[in-house]
Amino acid sequence: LTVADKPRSGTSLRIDGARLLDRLDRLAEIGGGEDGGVTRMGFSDADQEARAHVARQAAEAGLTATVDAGGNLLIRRPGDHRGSHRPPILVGSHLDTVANGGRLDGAYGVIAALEVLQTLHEAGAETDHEVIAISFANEEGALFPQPFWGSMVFAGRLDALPSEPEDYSGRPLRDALARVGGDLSQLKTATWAPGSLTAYLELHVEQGPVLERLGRSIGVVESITGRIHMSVQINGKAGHAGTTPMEGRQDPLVVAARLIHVVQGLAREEKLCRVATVGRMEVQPNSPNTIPNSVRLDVDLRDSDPARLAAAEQTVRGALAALARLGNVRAVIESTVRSAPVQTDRRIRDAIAASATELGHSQETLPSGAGHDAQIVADLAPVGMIFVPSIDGVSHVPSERTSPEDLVIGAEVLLRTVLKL
Ligand code: HGY
Ligand code: MN
Ligand code: MN
Ligand code: MN
Repeated sequence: LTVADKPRSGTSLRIDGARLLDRLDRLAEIGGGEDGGVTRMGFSDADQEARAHVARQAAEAGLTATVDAGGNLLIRRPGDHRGSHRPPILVGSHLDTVANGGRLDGAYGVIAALEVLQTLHEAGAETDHEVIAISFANEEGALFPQPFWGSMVFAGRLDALPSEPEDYSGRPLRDALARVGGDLSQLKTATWAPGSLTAYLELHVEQGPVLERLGRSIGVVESITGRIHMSVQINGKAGHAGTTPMEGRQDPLVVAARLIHVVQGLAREEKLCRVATVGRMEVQPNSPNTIPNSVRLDVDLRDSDPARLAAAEQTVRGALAALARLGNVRAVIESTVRSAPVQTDRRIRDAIAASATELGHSQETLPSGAGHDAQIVADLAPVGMIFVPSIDGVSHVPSERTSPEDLVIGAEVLLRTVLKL
């Protein structure tokens, strides 16, 4: 392989900021709504379209895009551009979104990773490690209630995943996965062993107010929150709202309401965990003059301390059982996804901070209250995360935004950090 220009330190390399911003705009049209929100739930048609769109951009750039059995999209440079045979550096995030979410959550990290790879490729740069870009499948779990699906497969946590996952309406993941090029029977082939990566780097919007308030351009993430997601099914007995006596009703919605109150109180009054939320509920038959027979709801608990998180989970389980007895309904926790809190790698944090400084950007070290694929990949490799400011600190809503300048700065810091590791 002939390398025309060998910018081994990479100091001369700059990403194409205009191309990055244009790609983000175009991606936001896929699943885009009139209010500026984006709905690209994992394994939906829009998600599939976005994946194909990004794979096409990679191919047009002369890169190679493949899909592993878990549905993760991997982008690589053809040929061997490594100066050594140390394990690869993985860079990425996710393309799927929550229902009516923002245009940057996840998408930014994937498009920036593509830009990093394309920049290296166009410069013919030789790097110490192979650099691989990745979009992890179904990070949010908006349609299939297995958040971090792709990174859990990647990290080999197959035991923690249901064997035949279904979406909220009972459609099998097996089919949805096959449609994007994955294979539920071959998940093992998509797993990476501990030590097989030098590092995983994820660039993301902060989704909170810290960087904006402090007036910093770059966030060096020091830790990622722990999280427990529980999908709860409560079954009672439907009946006529006007004729069924109050005595003896088996109303699952009343039990759900009490449970929601308990969940909020866990964090707000009892301070058992940092935050606790019920963000999704489905009521059947959802009719104004019928007592419901079925409620499905999702509990999201977060804390940086695994012991507190475990205690909060036990409290929810206990409360659900007690409330179900009281309300004479059946309640089951259909699935629980636990993601442990993690610390990012100190060497990577230092590399991010040095990169930001060298490029002349202000920075702040901060924790992440949102979950990220990085905390799953941390099982097998040192991980690092770079944040850029979120305007008004909001995310998972259509108004999620970051200034174009900060978006470009983040990608440049990402590139420099990759070259430094
Ligand atoms: O829910 C989260 O923290 C993330 O956006 N997946
Ligand atoms: Mn998100
Ligand atoms: Mn995200
Ligand atoms: Mn009637």
